[in-house]
Amino acid sequence: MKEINVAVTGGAGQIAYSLLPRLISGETFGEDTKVNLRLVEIPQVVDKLEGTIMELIDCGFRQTGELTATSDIKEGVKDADWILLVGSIPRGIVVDGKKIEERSDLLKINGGIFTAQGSAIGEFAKSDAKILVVGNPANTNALIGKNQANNPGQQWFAMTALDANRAKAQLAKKAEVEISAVTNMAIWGNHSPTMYPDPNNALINGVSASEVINDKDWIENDYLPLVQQRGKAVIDARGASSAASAANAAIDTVKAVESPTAEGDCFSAAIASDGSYGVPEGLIFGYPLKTNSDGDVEIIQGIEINNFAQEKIDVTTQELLEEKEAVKDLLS
Ligand code: NAX
Repeated sequence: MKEINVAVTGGAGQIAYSLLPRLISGETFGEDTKVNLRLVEIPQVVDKLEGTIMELIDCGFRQTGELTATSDIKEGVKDADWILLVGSIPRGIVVDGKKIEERSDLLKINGGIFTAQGSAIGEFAKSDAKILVVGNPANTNALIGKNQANNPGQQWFAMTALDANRAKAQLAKKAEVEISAVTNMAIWGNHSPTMYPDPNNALINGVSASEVINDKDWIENDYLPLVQQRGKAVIDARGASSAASAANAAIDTVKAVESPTAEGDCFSAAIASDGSYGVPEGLIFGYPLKTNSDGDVEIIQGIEINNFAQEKIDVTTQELLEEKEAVKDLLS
C-alpha cells in the first residue's frame, strides 16, 4: 500500500467532523493508499481530538494509518503531502475583550493564524505539498499562507467547490435535469457573495446553461443571488454554517486535483493568478481549472467572458484587492 501524510487544522470543528472519516476511508486518496492523519487544533481543545481519533479508529477503514493530534502546527504539517486548513476564527468571537464583527478585523486575526501556518508549511511540509484553504476568508488566508510559505513547489488552493456544487444544483433544478448533467461550472473570484458562478460557460448536457434555461431575468435576479447567498441561507435555516456540504466540497477538490479532469469539463478552486483573464498576478482568484494527465493543475484559457460576466469579475477582483490591502502588513 502507498502511504500519504495528511494534516487537517480545525480538527475538532464541525466541518472536520464530516470530513475526517472520508479522508481515511479510501474514497479520497484511493483504495490502496494508507492515510496518516494529523489533526491540528488550538491548545484549549486539542484534548477533544482524542475522542475524534477513537471514533475514526472505530470506523474500521483498512486505509487508516497513524492518527495523531497536536496543537503544534510544525509537528502537524511535517512531511505532509496534503494540508487542509479548515481552522479559523469565526465572526462574532470575542478576542482580547473585543467582539470581532468587522471583516477587516476578521481578516487580520485569521491572517495572523495563516502567517504562522504558512511559514510552518513552507519549512516542514513536503516540497510538492498541496494545500487547500477552507477557513474564511479563504482566498486572502491562502494569499497570506502562500506568501509566508514561500516554497514554489507547493501548490495553494482556496475552496470554491462548494459554490460550484451549489450553482450546479440550482441550474439542474431549474432545467429539471439530473445534477450530473451540469458540467464545466466555473466560480470566478472570491469565495464571498461577490463570486461569479458562470452560467454561460456551464453546460447542461453539453449546451450552455444560459441557453438551455433561456431566462435572463431568472439568471440575473434569482440564480446569482441564490448561489451567492446560499451560505447565509443555510445559517439562517440550520442555525449553523454549512458543514457536511463544505466537507464534501473539500473532498471533491482533493479528488479533482489528484485525478485528470475529463475533456470539456473543469473544476473550481482559487489559485494564484498568473495574470489570466486580466486578474492581477498573485491574487488568489477563483478560476476554472483542469488537472492534466501528468498531474499539473492549469487555468483553462480561452473562455469567453461577456460584458455582464466581466462586470462581475471586476467587482470580485476589486474586493480581493481591498482584502489584500487590509492585510498588507502580513504580506511583507
Ligand atoms: P468551527 O468553528 O466548527 O471549527 C473551527 C475549528 O477551528 C475550531 O475547532 C477551532 O478551535 C479551530 N481553530 C481555530 N484556530 C485554529 C488554529 N490556529 N489552528 C488550528 N485550529 C484552529 O468551524 P467550521 O464550521 O468547521 O468552519 C471552519 C471554517 O470554514 C470557517 O472559517 C468557515 O467560515 C469556513 N467555511 C468555508 C467554506 C468555503 O466554501 N470555503 C464553506 C463552509 C465554511 O463556512
